[in-house]
Amino acid sequence: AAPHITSRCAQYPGSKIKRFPVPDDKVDWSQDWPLYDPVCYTSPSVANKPVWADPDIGAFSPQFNAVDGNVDRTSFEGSYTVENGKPLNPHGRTGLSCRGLLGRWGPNHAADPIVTRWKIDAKGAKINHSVSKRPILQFVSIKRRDCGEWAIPGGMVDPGEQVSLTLQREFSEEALNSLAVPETKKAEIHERITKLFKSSGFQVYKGYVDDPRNTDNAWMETVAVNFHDDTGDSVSELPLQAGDDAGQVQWVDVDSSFPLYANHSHFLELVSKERKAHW
Ligand code: RP5
Ligand code: MG
Ligand code: MG
Repeated sequence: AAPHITSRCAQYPGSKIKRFPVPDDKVDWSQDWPLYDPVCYTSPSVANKPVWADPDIGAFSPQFNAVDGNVDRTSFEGSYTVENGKPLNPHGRTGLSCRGLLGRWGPNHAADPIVTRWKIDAKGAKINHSVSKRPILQFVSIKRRDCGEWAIPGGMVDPGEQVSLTLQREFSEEALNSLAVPETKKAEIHERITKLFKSSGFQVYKGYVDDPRNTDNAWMETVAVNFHDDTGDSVSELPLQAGDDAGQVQWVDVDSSFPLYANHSHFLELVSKERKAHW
């Protein structure tokens, strides 16, 4: 696999912390590097002990590589190494140790709902791309509040939560603002979403996310699932409204040149291949 890139970004997000620069050939833990000296950083939002975060290692020794009570500490990448009580990032060095902005030591599990439809003209016919000659997909994209980048409206799997529910819940919260709509509207949103999310799910990706918040001891993993509204009369008809950690939301043409958060572009590439769409 190609070495992670975003996980080595010079400036750690939401802080003044600089990562220890890690060249490509030193990413792998198997490369001996005695001079490697990353800072240990834990964001105040994590150090303040919110319910979603683990305590500090020392007073706390969770069951790594296992389902630990309600918390899934297994990795999609296989068994990871635990050194001096701390799990090691399976994709190698990041230039920062401890947890940074992430709550869990080791894998932090998320789910990414990729909701798509075909781009159509005024008469309802599919629009083909002028170069690739293939039909263009559109997906529901949110602009993240934390960094301002466009992304899939994903979120963390709550302890004990089924991933299928996380996908539906995060999409509703971030793209339909379900947390703020009146009770009467909630039922309608719920009904449409449940229909789409039950029928046409296609699992696109399962594994490590090259997320800017990753550290040597904590990292993001996700399950990305595509829900395709082929006839455009399901979720396509719901009004999009940004909510929770989304600042904006809109249908965006799926195209390789559109920059997205972390490695989300890779997930969309897999969707367009599967649907024989323009990329
Ligand atoms: C990414 O962070 C995942 O792919 C997912 O989209 C997102 C989950 O984190 P939050 O949106 O809850 O910050 O790594
Ligand atoms: Mg969310
Ligand atoms: Mg989110």
